[in-house]
Amino acid sequence: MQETGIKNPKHNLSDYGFKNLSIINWNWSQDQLIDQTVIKSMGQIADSGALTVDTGEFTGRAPKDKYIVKDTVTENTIYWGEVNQPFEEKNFQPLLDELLNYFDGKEVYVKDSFACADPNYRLNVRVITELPWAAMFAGNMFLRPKQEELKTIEPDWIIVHAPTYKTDPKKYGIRSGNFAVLNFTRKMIIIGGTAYTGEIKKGIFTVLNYVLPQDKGVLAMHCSANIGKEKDTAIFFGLSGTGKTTLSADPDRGLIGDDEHGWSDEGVFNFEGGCYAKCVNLSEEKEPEIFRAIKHGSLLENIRFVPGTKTVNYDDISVTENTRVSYPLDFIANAVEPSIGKHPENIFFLTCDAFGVLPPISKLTEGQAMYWFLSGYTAKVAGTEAGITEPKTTFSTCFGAPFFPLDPNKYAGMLAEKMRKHKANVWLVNTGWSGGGYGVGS
Ligand code: OXD
Ligand code: MN
Repeated sequence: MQETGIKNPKHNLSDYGFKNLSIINWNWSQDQLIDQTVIKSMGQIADSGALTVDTGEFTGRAPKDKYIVKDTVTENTIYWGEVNQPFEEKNFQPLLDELLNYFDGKEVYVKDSFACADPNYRLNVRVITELPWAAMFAGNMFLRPKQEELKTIEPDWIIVHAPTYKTDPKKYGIRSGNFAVLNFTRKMIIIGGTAYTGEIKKGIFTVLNYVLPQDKGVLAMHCSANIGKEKDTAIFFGLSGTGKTTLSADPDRGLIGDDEHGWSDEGVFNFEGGCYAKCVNLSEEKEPEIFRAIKHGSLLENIRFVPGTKTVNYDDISVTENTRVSYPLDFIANAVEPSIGKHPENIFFLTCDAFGVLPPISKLTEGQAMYWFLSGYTAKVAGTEAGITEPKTTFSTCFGAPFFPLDPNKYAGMLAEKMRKHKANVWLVNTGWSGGGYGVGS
């Protein structure tokens, strides 16, 4: 077995049960991972300099194949149901063993990074994956330790990522051969059978959404955030595809983050170190900040080139409507560093109304705000989840039901208290259809 790269010398992957790995590549730089992806013919470089890959069978999250191990820690704390599905404790080690066996003789990439821009809440994450570009995704999306820190880093959570391995679902009473299983006791996420990178980021989001409200009194939110010249913070709640990333990359405001934030007694902080933007119909005119962030160091997923060129055709959605790009936050020109802001003055609920009934913008009272937050009326847009091919009306509590493992009332109660205390305005914005529903209005 050969090891390359930088690591904490105290750590060995055999500690997690890996046995006969051929090569372990520890904490390669983003450039090394890009080169390796191209060398292994897993990706190509677009003329913008960005790396492009195909994620294969899965081009969106598979929420129905996400599970949480039910044990003494989670039994009475998780809000079990359709979203938070239990996985039997006794099955966890056998499934992990299958993955570990699968890795026998393979080359792996390890990426150490962390979540939470506020150091008080920092969570160290170690991703162990068979794909160089999945390690690169982790490097784009989580916060990047300094070279020196890599020699001492202690991971809090481990993700074992085997996208090409499928299990026999019958053995574990699960729906399908692909899976993402979270184990809060072992602090481990195991992902198999899907290479859709969003599973990695949403796995850690789910972890933080469990830990921060319960243990640290921090409200975890599926929202973007930015900051004005007067240092006023605005946050934008919404399901994927309702405008969080677009509205947060406002040329007149500083970007804090596009998707996952915490609201503590000190203010708002980003969980992530990068953005994960949708690319469908992207143009420099409409979204200049995002368009210009697509360069060397960005990772494009499931796009197609203009035939005969290496120029991306963002209108080509022949693979999926959920074409994506991940890039580090500082690829957006006016991103603030660290990604932290004061208590929000304005809170926007972005709702994609597929019926075209809601007015473009409404100001909500506190009671109305709570009603909307808990009901979460919006639409899923095509592609982000497997099987969704056109806007589908949904009630996604907290504007992100698939990622919130606790009782929604916990998050709603914390939001109400913070809104009241900091006198935030709440606005409901219809970023869906007006003047008629999907297919009729605009
Ligand atoms: C995302 C999502 O991709 O919310 O961020 O699905
Ligand atoms: Mn999201």
